Amino acid sequence: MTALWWQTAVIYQIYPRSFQDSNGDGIGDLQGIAQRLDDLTGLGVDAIWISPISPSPMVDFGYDVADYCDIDPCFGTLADFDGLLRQAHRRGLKVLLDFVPNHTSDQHPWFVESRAAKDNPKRDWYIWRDAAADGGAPNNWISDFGGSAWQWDEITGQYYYHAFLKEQPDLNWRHPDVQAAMFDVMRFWFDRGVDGFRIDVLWHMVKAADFPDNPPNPDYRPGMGEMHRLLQLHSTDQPEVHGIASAMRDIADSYGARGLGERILIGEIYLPVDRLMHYYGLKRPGVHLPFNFQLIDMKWDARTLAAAITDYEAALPRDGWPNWVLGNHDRPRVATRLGQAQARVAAVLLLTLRGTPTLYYGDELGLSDVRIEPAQVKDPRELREPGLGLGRDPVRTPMPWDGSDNAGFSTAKPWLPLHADWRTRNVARMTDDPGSILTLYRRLLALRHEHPALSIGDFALVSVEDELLIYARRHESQLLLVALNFGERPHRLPWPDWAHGGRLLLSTHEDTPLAEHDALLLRSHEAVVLEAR
Ligand code: TEU
Ligand code: CA
Repeated sequence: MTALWWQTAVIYQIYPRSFQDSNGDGIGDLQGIAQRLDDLTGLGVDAIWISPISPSPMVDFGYDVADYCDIDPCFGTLADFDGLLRQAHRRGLKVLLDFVPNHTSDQHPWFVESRAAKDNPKRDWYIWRDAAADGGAPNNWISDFGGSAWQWDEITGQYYYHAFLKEQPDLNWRHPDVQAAMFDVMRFWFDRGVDGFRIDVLWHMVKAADFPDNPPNPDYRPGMGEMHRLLQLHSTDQPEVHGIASAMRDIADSYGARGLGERILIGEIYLPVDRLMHYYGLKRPGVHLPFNFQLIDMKWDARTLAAAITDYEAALPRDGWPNWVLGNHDRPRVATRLGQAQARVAAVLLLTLRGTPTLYYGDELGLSDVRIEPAQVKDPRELREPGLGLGRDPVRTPMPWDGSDNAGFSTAKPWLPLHADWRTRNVARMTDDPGSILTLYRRLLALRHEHPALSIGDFALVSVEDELLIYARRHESQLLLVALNFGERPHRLPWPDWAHGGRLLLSTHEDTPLAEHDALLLRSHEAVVLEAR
């Protein structure tokens, strides 16, 4: 098999407000990212995905788009973007943008028109419904951020639907003009040279045509967040979404077909694995990579992980390429979920599984969630349902680059506070420390590029015990063994026959493992990669 660029690539997610500020306003921006491109190639990633950068009132920090074909002034200009793209491409770095097709900002001119009058030509670009007989919302659907998903609008006396904030009205993707307009947006950025899109809430895009009530969630407990009170049976994952994904895929593929480089689509989808697989495409190809978030949600033990990995591998459709994710801008950070020692083991897992890994900025430093004082909270989700631990500011804090003022992120006070130990936990300090998690990430990324077995090789489970997971990766004559200790206790690991006398390529601990003549000693929270001779 000849691998395509996105199959061997490691993707790095940048939350642009928090990566690098270039103009001293405390908010990261495009010129800032451009200044850090050498850091990214030095780390060893192949592609960056930048969370939304289009003009936005920033009620949901860019996931409320007011103009799909421009750049928000706080991030820069289209010229800055073109410059960033050019400089990234010169270094062989691909650039993926965040595409938010499910909803716009309520300030988008389309919605301003739509809400103006019932007979406005853009009326049906959004989802408008009369009140129920009792004057209440048309059905029981709940917004992801809590409360009814329906907002009463005085101007025309109807409700509109918003799966997220009321400032994020959902587009009506059943309308052909909406499809055409949004497909044009994709072409606008593809024509500029972007290498792909991460598609926001792809599984939300189509809703059941007759809007039936959603059933209650039998597993709901107070404190989970109100959205979990109901199952999103009718409001998400409708069959028609696959036709739309395929149409998007056709657009992406048309660039590759013209010799303009293969462009890719990644779908953000929170669904069980069997449903997730449909997004690879049913009758026609869907997205290249439906995000696989299992490592974020899973119980962290060897057996659970082994089962999840093998089940996922087995569920993949023919030609379906796997992918793995440890964190993103919506979920608690891996170091907080698992602790510093396991965050290192998790890094080895992420970067030795078959498929395309996505790293979340700062996880390579072992950043933890930062406690945000109530008065400083920015995330609308926390403001809507405070105190449930759903707030996302803690995982969106500024990238610490060095020990200078504001960690080299900005010359001004950053928009969110830095983590407390930034003077030691920063890129400059950790680059010089051979024992740092950053050094581990660098070495893992280099190893992955040197050994195709790690990215595109076959995967085979070798053994699993309570705390130990061992698997093999093979490509042509290259055979690697990965062994991970998820526990505190050391384990004695007998060499499998074929790995006898294997060479240690990497350990989370030190370069010299505690090898005996017929076994390897895996220390507390240690993971290793070996090459069979
Ligand atoms: O997130 C969608 C989304 O579904 C998450 O809110 C998810 O429900 C949650 O993380 C699961 O715990 C996307 C973006 O990533 C998020 O930042 C936006 O706020 C949201 O869409 C609306 O655009
Ligand atoms: Ca700035």
